[in-house]
Amino acid sequence: MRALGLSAVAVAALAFLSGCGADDVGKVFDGFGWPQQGVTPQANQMYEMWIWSVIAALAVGFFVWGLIFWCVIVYRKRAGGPELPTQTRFNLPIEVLYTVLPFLIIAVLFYYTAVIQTNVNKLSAHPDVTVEVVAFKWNWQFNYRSAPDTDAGAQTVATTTGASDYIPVLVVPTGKTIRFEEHSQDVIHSFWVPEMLFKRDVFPGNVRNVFEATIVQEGSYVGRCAELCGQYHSMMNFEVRAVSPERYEAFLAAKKSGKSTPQALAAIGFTGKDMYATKTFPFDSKTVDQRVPSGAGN
Ligand SMILES: [Cu+2]
Repeated sequence: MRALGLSAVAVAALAFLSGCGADDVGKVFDGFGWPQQGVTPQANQMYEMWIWSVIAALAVGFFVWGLIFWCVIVYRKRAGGPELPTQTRFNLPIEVLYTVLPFLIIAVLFYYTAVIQTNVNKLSAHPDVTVEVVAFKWNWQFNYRSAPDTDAGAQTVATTTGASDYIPVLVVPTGKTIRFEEHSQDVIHSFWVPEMLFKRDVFPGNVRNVFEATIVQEGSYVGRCAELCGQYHSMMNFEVRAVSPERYEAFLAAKKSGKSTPQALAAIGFTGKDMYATKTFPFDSKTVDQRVPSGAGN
């Protein structure tokens, strides 16, 4: 009877859970700690996997906790309490069950991990946009490339470089495949855009890390260095600005015609403060850098 009741609860829970998507569950429980503001399909896949993994872990958890507390309460020492059940060994069905069941659980987790990880790392033969990410102490340069590295004759067609008083803005189109080709000029940095739920180390030398993403939502997203790279690591920020493909083409044309990034942003309708990064700001070197004697840091 008890096993029957338990399986009835399991079936009811399953029906309830499949009735609502990972999104609904995630909203109720605040993503179980996972950031929910992902702007790429890859981010959403990772998010869903996280939600279902936590649900699976909680299901196992509640089952085990239930058994523990049931034993603790029913068989606690008390006058007139039930006898301890006969202790048996070699219960084959149970042993098979607790061997097969965990294996099934990890097999399912492994399957989805492998599928989603492969998808996140997938490179296309012909990405729509290729950007070379150049990291250096302590800023970023973004080179718009005519083609990926793998194509002969790939060249830089436009560039945006950060400086101590300028946060580099990387303009990209929405709904297009963007390839990021990473290179560092000094130490190891890490390209991280929290809203993409993704970061990848940027290596010096001839290791070129490459990844692709598609940003589906227009907006400005802060980017950061996520690898401790020296004194001003925490100020090594940039901004990704996702705009419609038409505006992106107009931006790139303006850059190719020799305009600066703020001027090119103005050319596609970003005026005033929006010509510059809006999600992060250059730091004030005069207040932060204590090495500069007063009056010498102008
Ligand atoms: Cu860095």
